Amino acid sequence: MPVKAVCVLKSEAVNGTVFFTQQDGKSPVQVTGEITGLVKGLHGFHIHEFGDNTNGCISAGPHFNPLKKDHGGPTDSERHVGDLGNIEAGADGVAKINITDKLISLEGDHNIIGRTVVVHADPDDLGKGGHELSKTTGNAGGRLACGVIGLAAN
Ligand SMILES: [Cu+2]
Ligand SMILES: [Zn+2]
Repeated sequence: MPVKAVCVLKSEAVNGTVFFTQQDGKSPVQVTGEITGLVKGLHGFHIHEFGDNTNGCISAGPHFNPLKKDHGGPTDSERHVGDLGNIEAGADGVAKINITDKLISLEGDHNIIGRTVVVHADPDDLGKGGHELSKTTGNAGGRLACGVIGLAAN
């Protein structure tokens, strides 16, 4: 049985829904959905460690990083489990998401259910920007919107 999870992101300007599907615990996870209200261009897109929004998106903590690695891009071996790279908004402010990722999971040690999806104001430099924050956050700027990932109803 595939496992399905969902995340609803809400803020004043930026909103969306992200769906996660995994055929079994060892399969890649398909990430799909749409986020609206963004400025045109790239926006960092990550799974953060905690499913805690008590103080807004800040309470979600750092990038989900059970392997204690440096920040990177989704195709890098040196990356946080939560590093899903960037999403890209068009001139209409809409980013369509279609990502397949081999590191996140919906069960086991890399389980992202109960953690938080964050969309950032700026592009994620994928660890390569040479900024002091490149190796921790990709220098992706503020947290525009976030939501906790939960099990989907179907
Ligand atoms: Cu982030
Ligand atoms: Zn990271």
